[in-house]
Amino acid sequence: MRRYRFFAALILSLGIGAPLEAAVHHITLRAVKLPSGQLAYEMVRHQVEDQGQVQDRTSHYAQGPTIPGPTLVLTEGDTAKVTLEHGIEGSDLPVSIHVHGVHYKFTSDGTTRTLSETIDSVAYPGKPYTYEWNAAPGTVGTWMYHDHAFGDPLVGAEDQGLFGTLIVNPKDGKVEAMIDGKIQKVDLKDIKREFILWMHETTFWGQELNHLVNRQIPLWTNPIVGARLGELVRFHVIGLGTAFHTFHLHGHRWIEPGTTHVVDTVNVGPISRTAFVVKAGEGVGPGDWHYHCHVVQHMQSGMMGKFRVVQ
Ligand SMILES: [Cu+2]
Repeated sequence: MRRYRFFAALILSLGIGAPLEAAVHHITLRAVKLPSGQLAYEMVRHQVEDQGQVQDRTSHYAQGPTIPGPTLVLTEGDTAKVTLEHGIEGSDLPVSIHVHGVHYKFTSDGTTRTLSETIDSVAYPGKPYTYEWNAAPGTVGTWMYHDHAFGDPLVGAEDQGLFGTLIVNPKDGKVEAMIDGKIQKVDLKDIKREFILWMHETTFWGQELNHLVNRQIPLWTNPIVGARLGELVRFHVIGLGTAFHTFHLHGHRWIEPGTTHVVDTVNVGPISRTAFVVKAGEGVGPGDWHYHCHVVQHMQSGMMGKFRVVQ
């Protein structure tokens, strides 16, 4: 009996036996070359093991490669086993996934021996590589994943299209937002559309997560995003490349996460990001509300799109 207690205590102290409610995601992505010569990730398979049930989410993703790559959504506490396949035709150079924000062991760093000076955590043609991520408490947020191996030098080809978004949602399913002039908790279940906008040099690259139809919709460059008047929508705005941007959305305002600071323009540098919720057209009504980078040179180069709010 005493021995049993000893082992039970040991198991608990080692954290073996994850809490039942934490899901394990089995994800396979492939890195490929587009006809344009750009590179992109595509979803091969996503299965979620949750409380003894296995759910297949592969059909929630766009078919084929997209820029940005598939958006991976985890809940705080979840684990993801992400396998990357090398499908870049005509190249034997390694390709990888390096993730931000969540916890992972050094073997899941997504770098080559050249960079890490110890091990390769990269995929080669015919030799996939599996990463393990833990969306531990304290990792809630919008993050990026990107290649950190391809190209010459072997540091990564994120600027050629090998990047995507990882969202870790809070376990209680609530985020703070300013709605109807008051800061309040919003239930993520009440948000039916999320817009992901990456700011790369003088272009926005977009994707919609449409929870009404459970689909990720690629929007490609400088898109029109749309919502019905009064709908709650969440924007995720992320920087990439070498330029610093100021994201501005006409007619709307929101709070900087974790503060009571109301803004309608935010600074976005390379790999910095912001996520916020607005009520579409709140106080201003329907319209083709512009969003754009407010760095005038970027704006004049066409770095803009529309947030179409319809009745
Ligand atoms: Cu800009």
